[in-house]
Amino acid sequence: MARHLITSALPYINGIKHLGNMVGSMLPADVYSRYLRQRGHEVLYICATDEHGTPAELAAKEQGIPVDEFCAQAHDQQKAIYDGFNLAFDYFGRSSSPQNHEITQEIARELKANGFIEERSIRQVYSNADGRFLPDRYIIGTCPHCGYDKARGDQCENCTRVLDPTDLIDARSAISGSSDLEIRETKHLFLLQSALAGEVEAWVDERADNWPVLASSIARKWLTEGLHDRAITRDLDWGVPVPADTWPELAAEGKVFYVWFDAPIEYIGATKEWADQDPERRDWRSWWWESDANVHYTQFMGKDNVPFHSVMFPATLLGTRAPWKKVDVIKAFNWLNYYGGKFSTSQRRGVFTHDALDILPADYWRYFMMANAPESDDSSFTWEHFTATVNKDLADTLGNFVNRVLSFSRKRFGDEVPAGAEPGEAEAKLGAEIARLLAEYESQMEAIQFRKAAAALRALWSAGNSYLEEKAPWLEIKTNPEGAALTLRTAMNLIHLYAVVSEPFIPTSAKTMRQAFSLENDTATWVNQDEAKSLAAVPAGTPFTIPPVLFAKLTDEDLESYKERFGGESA
Ligand code: B3M
Ligand code: ZN
Repeated sequence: MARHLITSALPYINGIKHLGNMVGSMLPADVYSRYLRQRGHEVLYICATDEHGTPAELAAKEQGIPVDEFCAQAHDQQKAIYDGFNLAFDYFGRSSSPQNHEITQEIARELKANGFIEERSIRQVYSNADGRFLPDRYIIGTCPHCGYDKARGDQCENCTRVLDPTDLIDARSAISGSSDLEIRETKHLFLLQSALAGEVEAWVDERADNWPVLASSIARKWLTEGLHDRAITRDLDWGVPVPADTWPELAAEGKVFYVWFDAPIEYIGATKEWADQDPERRDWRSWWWESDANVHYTQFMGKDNVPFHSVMFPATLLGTRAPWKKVDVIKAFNWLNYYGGKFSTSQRRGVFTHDALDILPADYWRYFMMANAPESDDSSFTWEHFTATVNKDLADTLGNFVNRVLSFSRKRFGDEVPAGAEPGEAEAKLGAEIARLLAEYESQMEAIQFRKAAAALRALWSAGNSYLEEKAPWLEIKTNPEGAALTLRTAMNLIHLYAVVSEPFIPTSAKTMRQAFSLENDTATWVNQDEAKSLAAVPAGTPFTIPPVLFAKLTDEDLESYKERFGGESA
């Protein structure tokens, strides 16, 4: 069995995420992790909040609290929501941890020793009133192209033109509003990516063919545009400080590493945070040291994050000349839109994770999002589509099957799985079909194709309904009670099989289904082909209970109320 290291892009600390964010990172990583665990692999699923950078600083300032306090609170708030979605991280860390500081500094020292980091002077805007250098986006002024008076130093939001802060008319600080700005010369560290370009290219060539196509195409496109040297430090208070033993002058000036330099290193940092909680038994280096060749590393992320993960982070690790484990497979996602327009945090457009849990349990969202994951293309969230999917797939096809079979059996045969009659032709045909669909489901999961995997899962659920319609135990019972018992027993075995194989998508409902049967030593361990064919894991005589309705059907009134609350209109 392989050891699987899995990470999802780190949610930025500032603000609660929307569903579009979750469907492209943490949720698919969780579904994949759960699947691999059930198949008996050793899995380590690591995530964390990405806490450094100016947006965190400014948000803290707005709330009038110190930035470390702001981050601690925001971390707990996000973690609670992810628990609500049943994201089974092995560890959910924080990029501001001492572990990340230590490893980020270690990596920077190694890069310097190998000649891949250099100090360079650049000219930057300094605000006398704020007593600090301002990043481009914190300088605002009037756009020289369209006259918009709140254009940012990096780009005008109104006409989308890319700007340089010196282009702005009446430039002022976004922090204090002061226009007492000047250009000052200042030193920063540059990562010499151009010197690593050839190596990175060879590295990408070696493995990107095995990646789902979205990630590999973005990586290749990025490489053809060329790898440029880039500044990896900033003038901020909040971040991983430049180590004083290596760059005393910059350290004295209070420079910290750029957030995109330390954020991916936090995948390693969070693994150490995890190990430090139980150092006797957990060995973080065994997951991150390439000499331990049997680790298979998969990353999940939205498409905008692919350049950082496919090119820049590998360049950083390659430049250390140390055997850091690098990613084996990158799985990327397109955008989930809201009624064809963008989900927007600033305009509060779309569905945010805490609101989603406020109206319905996590499984409804998990299933819908993965069954409609924006894999080959952007996909669009609408309440009409959501309610129709929940009703059809979850309430009718799965939930109703479970309830119908168990209720009818109890009414006719009591509280135990009924005995009687040997499996016949219909059961053999069903078993073969289930085994085939299960194999299809497994191969889609292994290819990390969630829409197709969800379609196979849905087909498994449907096969049970077809069997039930065909055998019609409610008629059979009148002429052939033994035969009806066989049908119900087989259907109950399907329920148990569904409980096991649906777990990655809908863990709570799956557990409820599994626990309907009082089986000894029952676990969610995966079903093999023979078990799928014979459908006999739950023997006659097994006591069972009828779980409460698994999925409530959503009504027209529900639909209207969601649209009213969240705004169900095109942008
Ligand atoms: N925090 C994603 C974002 O905020 C970014 C991912 C970091 S992954 C190392 O857009
Ligand atoms: Zn403009």
